[in-house]
Amino acid sequence: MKNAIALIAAYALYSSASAGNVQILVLDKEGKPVVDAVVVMYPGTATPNPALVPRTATVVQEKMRFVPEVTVVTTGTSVRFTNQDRWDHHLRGSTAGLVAAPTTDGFEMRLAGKVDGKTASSSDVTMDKPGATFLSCHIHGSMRGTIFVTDSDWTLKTNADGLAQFANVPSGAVKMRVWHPDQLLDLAPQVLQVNDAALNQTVKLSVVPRRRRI
Ligand SMILES: [Cu+2]
Repeated sequence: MKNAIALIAAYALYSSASAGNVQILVLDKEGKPVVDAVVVMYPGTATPNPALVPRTATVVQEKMRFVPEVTVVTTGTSVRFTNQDRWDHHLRGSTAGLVAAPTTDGFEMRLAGKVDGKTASSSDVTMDKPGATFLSCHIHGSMRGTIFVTDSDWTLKTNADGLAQFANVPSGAVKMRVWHPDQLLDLAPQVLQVNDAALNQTVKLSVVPRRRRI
């Protein structure tokens, strides 16, 4: 019995020493917190963490906006697009960015406007390649959204305070990258040394994100 307790205590010690909490603060060029920046961690030991990135996602078109504006999914996730507006939207998803290029990649769909008492129109798209897909609407040029397909379970969006908080990141060297749709020049990845002490890191974008429509 004594041995068992000692073993449990040793295991608890080992567990707490093998992971750490990591907080990333993302600021814009002027030092203001950035919401909806995507922070991706790559722990050296590939530890699944499906709790962070849901395996299903819905992007709603509502009041001429994509909600959420930034959606994070893992490779292979089917994303549902649903039009809650009373008018049609003609969505385009492109990995090529928002320049007017011929549509050779991505997807297009027209979703009819919602009629009272009827189910909203929707369509599913499987996101099969890691990277960013930019969402726009042929009919409404102001609509902008992004789907970020991540290749790591350890991915979070920053909150309104610009923070992405990861609990129990496996110790060791952890590659970390920050992505934002307005950051056209990708930021260089960093390597963090994670241990059982809390780690706070600040990352600065080289741009000031455009203002959102409220
Ligand atoms: Cu539209």
